[in-house]
Amino acid sequence: MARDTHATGADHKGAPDSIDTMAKVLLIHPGLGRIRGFDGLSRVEPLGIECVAGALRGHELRLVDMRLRDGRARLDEIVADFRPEVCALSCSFTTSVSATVAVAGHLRPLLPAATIVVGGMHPSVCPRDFACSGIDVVVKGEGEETIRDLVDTLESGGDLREVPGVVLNTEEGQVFTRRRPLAAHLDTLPLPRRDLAPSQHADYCFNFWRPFALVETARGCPHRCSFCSVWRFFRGRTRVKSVDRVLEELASVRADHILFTDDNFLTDVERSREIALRLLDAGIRKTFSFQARADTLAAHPEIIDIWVQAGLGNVFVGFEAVTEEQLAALRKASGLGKPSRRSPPCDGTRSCPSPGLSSSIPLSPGRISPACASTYSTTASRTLSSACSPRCPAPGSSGKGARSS
Ligand code: B12
Ligand code: SF4
Repeated sequence: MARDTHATGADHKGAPDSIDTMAKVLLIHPGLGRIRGFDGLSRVEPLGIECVAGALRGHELRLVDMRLRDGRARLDEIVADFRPEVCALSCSFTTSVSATVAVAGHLRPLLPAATIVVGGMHPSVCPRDFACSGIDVVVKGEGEETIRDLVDTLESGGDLREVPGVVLNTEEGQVFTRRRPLAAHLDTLPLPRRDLAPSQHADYCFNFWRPFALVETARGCPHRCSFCSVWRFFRGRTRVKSVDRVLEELASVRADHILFTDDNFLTDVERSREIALRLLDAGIRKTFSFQARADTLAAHPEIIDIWVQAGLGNVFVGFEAVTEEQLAALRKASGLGKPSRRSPPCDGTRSCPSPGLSSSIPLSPGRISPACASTYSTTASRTLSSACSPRCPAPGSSGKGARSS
């Protein structure tokens, strides 16, 4: 069988051809196998497993996104035809846990000898949710270096207990291996393997934007909001890709509409300005969306003007509260727990002139408190679109009711 010689990421350090044999790896984004509900409106490319695939250069790969039409049937076809030795499932949303466990349970009898691995945001913070017979290994944290180490170790018959950053499901229970350090520099990570699902890319959309792609320019956030799991997932560190690397990735994406996956894209305002200016210089014309804090928008209205010129179409802002007291209670005020000395956060909505500003408003279930009602009415009246969801503490956060292991 021919070695996978696809050149994507070949020049990106960190994916050496260190193995002599190759494994057959099936990358799976679990789903119900039909497009339903929220997935009909927003269905973004499975960037997490595309990144994991990028790190598996030298192995034979297939990818199936089960959220798309006939997902279950396509999974079964590939399993029958390809007979993977490793199945790698991605589960970033807590709401996808049961679908992920069900897919693993479906695969187990079909592939009794295969190693079934799960990774993503939820398994990283709650590996116990995957302590089931269908799953062999849970990967904690960012996946690129761990999956390569894991698959190489499996291929060479080594001991998985020596692979840092994993949880092994054994008959005696879950065995945690030692912690893996975060990737030293994001520029060393291989490029995501977007080519593995070429025919599917037209299916990715965000509302009316289609085809739609994701680009990651940074990981982590310097803030410490109590309800948020991002800073814990990235161990309190913020790492960014160089502007050159970001431009390289952007130039390689064919979709016209792009969402930056960074949880706080304007963490370094100067860097984001440079990206916008370089896009303008390079003549890359696309529609961009990103997530930012209201206080940064309020403090830097000029950054929005530059980004509008570069193609900004949408900014997501989370409005968990609107008064300084409420924000301080959530540790969202700037200054790590101290009330902000800058403008009140809601001024961010006023100072955002032309692009659509979308707000995400978590509301406490049950009786709507006056604080919730004021958050809702203030943000809904000042933003183009607002999405409300019940406040539920993200696993891995320190929000009341959240859990992790
Ligand atoms: C794109 C995105 C969206 C999009 C698309 C959602 C969709 N359903 O398709 C939009 C904007 C619509 C959205 C909405 C929401 N989102 Co959102 N979203 C993201 C975002 C910003 C990017 C995801 C991404 O591609 N990341 C980049 C890739 C590279 O990272 P990754 O997937 O984590 O993969 C890495 C590792 O996890 C690991 N890995 C992943 N899979 C695998 C598999 C294997 C085998 C291995 C080894 C490793 C591995 O390796 C990868 C590379 O290092 C993340 C935040 C983030 N930074 O990830 C939040 C995030 C996923 N969203 C989150 C939330 C809470 C929401 C909302 C509920 C917000 C709200 N209140 O309305 C809604 C719900 C949407 C829904 N029901 O589907 C949370 C999920 C928390 C949780 N535990 O469930 C996240 C993590 C942000 C956060 N911490 O708050 N979201
Ligand atoms: S909610 Fe936003 S600003 Fe707060 S820690 Fe999370 S990503 Fe950072």
